[in-house]
Amino acid sequence: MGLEEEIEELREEIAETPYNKSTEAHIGRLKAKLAEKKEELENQSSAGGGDGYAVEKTGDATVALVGFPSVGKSTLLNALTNAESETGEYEFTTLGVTPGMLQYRGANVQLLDVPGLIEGAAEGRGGGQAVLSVVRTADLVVFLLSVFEIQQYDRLREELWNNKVRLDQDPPRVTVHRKHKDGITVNSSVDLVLDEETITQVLRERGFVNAEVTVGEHVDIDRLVDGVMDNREYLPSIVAVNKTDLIDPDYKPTVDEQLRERDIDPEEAVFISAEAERGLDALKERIWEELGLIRVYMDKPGRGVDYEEPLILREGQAVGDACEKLGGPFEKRFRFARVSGPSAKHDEQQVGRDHALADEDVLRILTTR
Ligand SMILES: Nc1nc2c(ncn2[C@@H]2O[C@H](COP(=O)(O)OP(=O)(O)OP(=O)(O)O)[C@@H](O)[C@H]2O)c(=O)[nH]1
Ligand SMILES: [Mg+2]
Repeated sequence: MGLEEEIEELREEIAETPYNKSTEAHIGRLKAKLAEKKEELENQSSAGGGDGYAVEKTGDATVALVGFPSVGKSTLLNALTNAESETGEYEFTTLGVTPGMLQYRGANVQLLDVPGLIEGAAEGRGGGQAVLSVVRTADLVVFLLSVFEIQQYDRLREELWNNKVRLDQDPPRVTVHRKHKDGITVNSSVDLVLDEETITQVLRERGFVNAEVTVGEHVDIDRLVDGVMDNREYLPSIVAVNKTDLIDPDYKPTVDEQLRERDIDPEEAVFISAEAERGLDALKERIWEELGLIRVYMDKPGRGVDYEEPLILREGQAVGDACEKLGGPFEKRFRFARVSGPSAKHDEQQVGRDHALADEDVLRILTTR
């Protein structure tokens, strides 16, 4: 039996097995096995092909623009960035990944126009695998949907899921330490939903014989498998609905309903027209928020505060991270810093490396000679 058939059989068996306490461990084992087989298949099919879609990551963050053919990805990229991506009335106008740079609030955000996802892409058909792997390197996924084809969202998410991208969730709190003896032991800081037997089976299937697994949340089988496989990417996502110039206002409630059916709050989706360049400011704002970027204005001795080119960091990053990004003497000869603005208790507050910065702080770093 070939790998693809084995995978198909596992899928069927999982679908046909009712889920309850007595079958849980069995399903856990099947799902772990399925994950392993998919991995094997992938390694086989990627062995020969090169990665034609490798795109160098540059800028402060990278955003993958994902959508079916002809939804307007290239049109949007061209409207938001300096890139010139070919657009067309026919599908698959863009076949490679086209990068462009969006300048917003002093940050350089790399946008990747990821060509129309292809049926079965995650299984490696039509070079789809290589295309999808680009998404894994991004910091944010923007789903671009045509206002008339909201249902495409389901397929897009599914393809990304199959390509080991987990959207809008934190990594599972599961850690596994290999040991030399004593079999598999399960530690937990919460009341487990899964039986220990299920957890043990999943680990065995993954090839562990002696190991200590620590579970820090109420994982289900899928999240347990993800945690054990350890090669999933966890990314936030947003939805942009394009071609809104083509609808009458009375069609909007229909679109909202279709979004709600997919757990997308219509208030959270961004309605745009890439062609008429409408809604683009709102989209940039959402991208900025979701990336969690912050601007830090550096106060440079003798030159004053630079409001033109802020240092771009992430929410939660501290003075030490700023020093690291600046490099050189700031990193090596850091003495202390002075912060004014949202994160400071008062102007010119003296702080150390651990002080967490906020958007629009003004920062002066003092170094030793
Ligand atoms: N009316 C309208 N047409 C649009 C809009 N955005 C894109 N289009 C048109 O839709 C067609 C497809 O646009 P593209 O930007 O090439 O789409 P794409 O997603 O890059 O397509 P592929 O490269 O084939 O995957 C073109 O004819 C665009 O002019 C929009 O907001 N409104
Ligand atoms: Mg295109």
